[in-house]
Amino acid sequence: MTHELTSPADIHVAEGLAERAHRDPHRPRFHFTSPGGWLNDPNGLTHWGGVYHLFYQYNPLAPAHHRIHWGHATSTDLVHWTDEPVALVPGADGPDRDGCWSGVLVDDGGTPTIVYSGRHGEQELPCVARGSADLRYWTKDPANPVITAPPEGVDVTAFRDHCVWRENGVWRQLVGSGIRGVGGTAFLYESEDLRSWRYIGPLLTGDASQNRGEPDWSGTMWECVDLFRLDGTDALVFSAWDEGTTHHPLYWTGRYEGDTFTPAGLHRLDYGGRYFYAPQSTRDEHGRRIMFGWLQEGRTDEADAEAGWCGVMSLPRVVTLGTDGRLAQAPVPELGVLRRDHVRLPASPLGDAYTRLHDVRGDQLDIETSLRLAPGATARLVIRETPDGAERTIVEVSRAYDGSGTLRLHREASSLDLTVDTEPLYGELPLDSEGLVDLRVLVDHSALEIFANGRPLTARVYPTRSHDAVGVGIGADGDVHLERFDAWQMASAFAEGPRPLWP
Ligand code: DQQ
Repeated sequence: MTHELTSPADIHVAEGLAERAHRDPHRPRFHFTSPGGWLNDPNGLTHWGGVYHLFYQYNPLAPAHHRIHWGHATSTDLVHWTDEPVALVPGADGPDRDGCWSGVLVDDGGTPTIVYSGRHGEQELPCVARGSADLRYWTKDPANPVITAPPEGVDVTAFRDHCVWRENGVWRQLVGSGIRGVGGTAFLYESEDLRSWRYIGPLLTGDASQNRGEPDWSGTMWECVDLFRLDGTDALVFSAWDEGTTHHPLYWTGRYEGDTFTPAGLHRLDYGGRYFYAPQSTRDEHGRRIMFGWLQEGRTDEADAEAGWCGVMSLPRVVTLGTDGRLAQAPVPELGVLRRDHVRLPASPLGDAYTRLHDVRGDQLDIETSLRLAPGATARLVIRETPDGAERTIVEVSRAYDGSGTLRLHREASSLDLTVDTEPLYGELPLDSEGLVDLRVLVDHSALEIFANGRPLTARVYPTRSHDAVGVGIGADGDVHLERFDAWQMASAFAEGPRPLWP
């Protein structure tokens, strides 16, 4: 069995972090966070016997990426989460002594089985652990690592993270990697028993010389590869990585057949880049493709240390195939149970004006609006605004005269704190000939998730005047018609007070 964190000294440290964390005004209340300490990638996502299991990269002992464990939480509704015992702890020795890095969970003939990256020194290698029937306790395979080295003769930039599935009676696995001087890649393997693996070859390799430095640069390594099929189109999701320069999620659409993936297009998965990183998805028992990503922090390491926690899990998203052949994303409808105090505005033209909405204010909000934009028009939804406007965050949608659209998040005035990230973020907004934009904005303290015509932009904001940076307003330049506007307060998904650690 994995040993839990039971030393009194460790528990004291972790409880101290949880105590500090709950007092932080920037801590989200309906997004999943760890009880305290560090959280990064979602791992081992599964819907098992009616229960959603969310595992995650976790350091319970400091808000820093060090000696990563697998945290674990369960939910029956994707909204309320119960903390479970830590699932994987780095070994005292062995291939994961420096961390249990990202991986997935599969059903091996009824036995829940985790395939993860064990870290030792600067190297990660594939490892396996088998779970108890309730997925709470995990036993590492004595044969770990189950693959002892990256493919022979290939100069790799890294070798970690896993996508594992069953096909034609055998297991198949992708391991994220990169070929030095060429680009990111995913190596394909095959196995009968999840323990002994045959190397097949690279499923697909990117070209790192293309679009270097652009938001769709495919990087020198692909982290957290995730392959799935939606309505006959295959998607290969990965997090484009380059040492110290690049962290953003992308996906290929195309066709997976035999041992190769024939790409049709490469696209940005979320315009927030590193604020929706290392996503992983699973097909739930209702047949939906559910995806989570990691919202990194945009404040300094010192501020994270002070806060006692860092890292937010995105809201669970349903991913579908849009009519344009791209992925479309939306928060799961289950989140509706948190909605309170509905405010509806009448349909009206917006005019060249800015209106503060006195009935809609707060730092836990869900706003759904539809806007019709004439060519050359821009609409703005302002959130987290102080009464004097000194701090404000602006969600902007615009339609150019050539019919193209842009979604932008202006964070330049989000915070008077000069140490936090306030770079604007933006991406392409698909528009029909009517210029209609369905915009959904979820505000949860420092966490923002924006969906415009199915395209997401995820980010963090840290207003210094958190108590009065709660204003909401709407405005436009040019001809914009407000077709619909509904807003709700969002209740917290967690009880007040510090989260008790593991049971
Ligand atoms: N995070 C994990 C790695 C993965 C990276 C380590 C992505 O397995 O490549 O915590 O954020």
